[in-house]
Amino acid sequence: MSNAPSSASAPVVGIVMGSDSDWPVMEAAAEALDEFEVPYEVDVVSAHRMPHEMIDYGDRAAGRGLKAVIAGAGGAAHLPGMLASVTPLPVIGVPVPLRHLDGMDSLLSIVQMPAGVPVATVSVGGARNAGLLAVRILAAHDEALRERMEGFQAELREQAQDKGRRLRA
Ligand code: RP5
Repeated sequence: MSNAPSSASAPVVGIVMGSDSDWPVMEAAAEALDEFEVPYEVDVVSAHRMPHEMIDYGDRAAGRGLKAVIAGAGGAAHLPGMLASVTPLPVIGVPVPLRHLDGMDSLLSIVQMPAGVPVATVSVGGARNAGLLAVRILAAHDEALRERMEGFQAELREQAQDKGRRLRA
């Protein structure tokens, strides 16, 4: 993948996906992390085509210093759930829409986890929110990052208020 982590610091978020064909969707997660200068890594870790590597990634993620994993996949999208089954880290699942079924297959594959193995599932194609959720998870223990998130939320509020003002004018 062409993007490198935005900073030279060690990655604290892992962005993984089942195939490089998921990247056009998953890129938005990386962009959100870039906006907050959160260092991340990106890789393809297919649950079905490279299951042993996938388990190894989940096994080692916390020990390597990652604090959260964003996992995207399409179709029979088992990657986020399988990673959540082996890592204690929070896993954010991104249902990637494919040509058929409009991503409903991906969504249901990711969201219907058994009790005890949570995956924080975002909307179909919602990789930007996955990135922002990872920022919020990190911000819970990082005051500077929390303040940046509050600034971001204030901007969202102003943008929405502007829209109302324009309509009322
Ligand atoms: C899934 O199969 C991947 O996450 C991707 O969404 C889908 C298609 O993969 P490719 O055939 O494009 O490699 O496992």
